[in-house]
Amino acid sequence: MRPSDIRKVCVLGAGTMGAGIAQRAAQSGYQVTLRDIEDRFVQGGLDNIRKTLEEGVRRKKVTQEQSETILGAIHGTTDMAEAVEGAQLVIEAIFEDMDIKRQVFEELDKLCPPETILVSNTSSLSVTEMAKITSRGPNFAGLHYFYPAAINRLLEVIAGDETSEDTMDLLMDLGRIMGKVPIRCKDSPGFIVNRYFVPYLNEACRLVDEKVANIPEVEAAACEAFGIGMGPFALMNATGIPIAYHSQCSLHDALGEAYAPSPLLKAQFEKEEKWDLEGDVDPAAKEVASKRLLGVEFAVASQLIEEGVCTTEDADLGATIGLRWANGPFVMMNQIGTKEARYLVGAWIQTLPETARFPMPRPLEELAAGDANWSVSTVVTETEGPVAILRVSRPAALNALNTDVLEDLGEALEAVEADPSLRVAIITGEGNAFVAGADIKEMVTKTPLEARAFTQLGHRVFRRIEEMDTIVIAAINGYALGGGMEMALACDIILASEKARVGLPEVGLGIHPGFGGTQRLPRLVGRWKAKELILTAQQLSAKEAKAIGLLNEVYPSDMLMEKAKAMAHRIAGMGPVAIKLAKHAVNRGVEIDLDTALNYEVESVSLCFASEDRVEGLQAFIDRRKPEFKGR
Ligand code: DAK
Repeated sequence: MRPSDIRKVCVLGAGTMGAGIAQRAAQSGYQVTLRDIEDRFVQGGLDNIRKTLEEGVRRKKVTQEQSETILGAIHGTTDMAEAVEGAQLVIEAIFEDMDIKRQVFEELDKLCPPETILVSNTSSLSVTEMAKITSRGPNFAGLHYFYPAAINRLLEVIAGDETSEDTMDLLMDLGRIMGKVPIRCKDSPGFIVNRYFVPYLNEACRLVDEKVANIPEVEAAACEAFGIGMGPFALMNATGIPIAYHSQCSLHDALGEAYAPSPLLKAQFEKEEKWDLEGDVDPAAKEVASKRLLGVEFAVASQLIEEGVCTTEDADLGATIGLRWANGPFVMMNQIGTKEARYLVGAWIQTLPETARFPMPRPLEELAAGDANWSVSTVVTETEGPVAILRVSRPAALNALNTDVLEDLGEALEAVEADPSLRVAIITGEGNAFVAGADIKEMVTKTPLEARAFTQLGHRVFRRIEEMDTIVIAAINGYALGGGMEMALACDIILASEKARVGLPEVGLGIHPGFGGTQRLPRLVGRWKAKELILTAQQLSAKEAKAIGLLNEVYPSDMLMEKAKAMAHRIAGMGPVAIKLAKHAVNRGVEIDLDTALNYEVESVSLCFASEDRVEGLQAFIDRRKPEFKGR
């Protein structure tokens, strides 16, 4: 199944999470049924959605018309058969009770055709175990939404033991279409975020319980160490101490003594009182608290990698997108050095009772021994046969290009180029933006010499896009501003979603485009139009950009990646020698006079004739068969 095959989504459970998920799905253009066991629950869910949308209209986040369209797309019912009829995806969002879930999945398995994908929005139960209730292991997965589900952008996509890669890829794509930042993980206690976030809350309580620090000291330590505005106790007051306690108990049951709930957390849960946040802060106690919080964080994050639960990148996205931390645990470990991180983890393990201690996670041990860093790239590469998808992944900053991103992109392109099986690369952005420009926060302190080096780095990377043999397609999924648009201009083909906005807004910041915009744009749209766009800093919609020849094609946002992949596979099916020579011939030709360019073409096409691919391609036509190109 492809993302565009999904038209109707059924959400089971009209509580807070179910209603939020239904709203998000309807907002993304799907037909939705919201089902609960009693009419009053269904009406309650629909009322909540209506209220949220009214608030959205009041705050000008959605128009009245959009709000009505969203509500019109959601149909409430108590009838299970009616709810799932025609749905390609069913999302279960009922109580965290395995027995109730068992009944529901048994019923669903009978009612839904085998190709329907069933997912559970569980936060603590085993996806593998739930999948076993049904006869569709490969088409069963977990989708863990975070509160509030309609707004929070993080989505954990959980693979049970039998979940197929196709189902996982589909759900990752679907998450993106629904405006989420999806992170992929194995079925494991606490999945990604709760696995390291809940022990951080618990550690805060241990610190106070052991009188290492008082509550305000721990709050201050956490805010400073993790770059957040609200520490663990204030957060527990806001979201509920019972959730923290029960979640820690689940981790304890599944993972053992190192995850035992703090007696203070248990006592506070039983007292049913909020934490008192008042008190003085002693800097020395704050310092110790900070080290302990970092220690537990780094220990658990390293365990996630040791156990193969997720990638470092996805673990960090969980923190920056889901928890709004300034950085994720792996970037933090790299910043302070893995040797120091190992020391903090070791020191934290020593604070556990002797029977609860565990060995230093091996990946951290090895990195620290070699004084090496975790590999955490801001450009994530996936491959689909001969097609590579390079996703700029810094969604908390709308994928703005800082030095790290440019270097990571350079390395990702180099790796693609070095792999002869890859013929086409698609560059796109994680989250709502393609790339919202060069990183303004990094540029603000640059000296002229540093700015020069930064510009040259951008030039080198974008030039590589033009000069590499691999064909590069830009799939603009949102904002492509400044450096983002300049990156797209270096690509061979530019596709965009209807949501895309492109422009070169630099002059409004007192600078001018520095990653090739002043040079590539006039070559593309002519100097008058280029000057108009650069000097007015005007942003264009995708349709407007297409009208002036700035991009190749515009697609509905749920179709963009499918179309980009289809085009990439089509190109990858052509003669490999021919496509790379054709790319270079076009790129060179537009820079030089026609006679020289035609001479270039003579030499280039003669080279094609020296290839085995030419023999195969022409002969296959005569034999009326599909050519089998070898790329030589
Ligand atoms: N740089 C750094 N952070 C950015 C960013 C950028 N270009 N664009 C967005 N962000 C961050 C925001 O600061 C915010 O971070 P937090 O406050 O949450 O920490 C987060 O992304 C979300 O952004 P917003 O809250 O602003 O999101 P909205 O949806 O409200 O607005 C927007 C989206 C795209 C309209 C807005 O973010 C915006 O106007 N962004 C700036 C767009 C822009 O001006 N782009 C051009 C950048 S200048 C050179 C080399 C290169 C260049 C020039 C010279 N040499 C070294 C000389 C190229 C220059 C550029 O590209």
